[in-house]
Amino acid sequence: RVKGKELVVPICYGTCAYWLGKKADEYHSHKWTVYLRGAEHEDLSHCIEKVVFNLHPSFKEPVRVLEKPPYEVTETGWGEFEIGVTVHFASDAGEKPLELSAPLKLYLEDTEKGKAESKAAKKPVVKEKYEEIVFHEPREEFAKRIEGH
Ligand code: SLL
Repeated sequence: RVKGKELVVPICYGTCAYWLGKKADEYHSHKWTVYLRGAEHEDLSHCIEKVVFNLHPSFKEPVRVLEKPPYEVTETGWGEFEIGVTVHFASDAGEKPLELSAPLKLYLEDTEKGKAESKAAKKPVVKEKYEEIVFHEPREEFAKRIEGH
């Protein structure tokens, strides 16, 4: 490990949802995507082995494993819930998986008024977080590879 070194990898993750319109059925009223990517669209495949998205148990096969980019899942549904996002790093990093959580937002505000407004706006509802993954004293080979990309 490289003494005194910090390796910083900026990421963005979150959800983007839109209403499917009046004709959509009540259990599939919205289409949404949960994603994780490099903050400046950097390729994270050198750093990440896989990303596991844990959906609500009401979904078929709620555990979704993405082994290469884009790390994202698109679904249709009716309700908001907390999506677990587990980032597994490349094995040579020697790092534990990182547990993140992305709250799926379908509506701008969780009131009847807010719901009506979100539908009327005809704009996707985006809930994105920015995070810096910091590797303290990273392994040399891993750090070199990440910095090379
Ligand atoms: C709620 N805590 O009660 C939330 C749960 C679950 C949403 C929301 C399933 C869609 C499908 C779906 O949208 N679940 O069955 O394909 O509001």
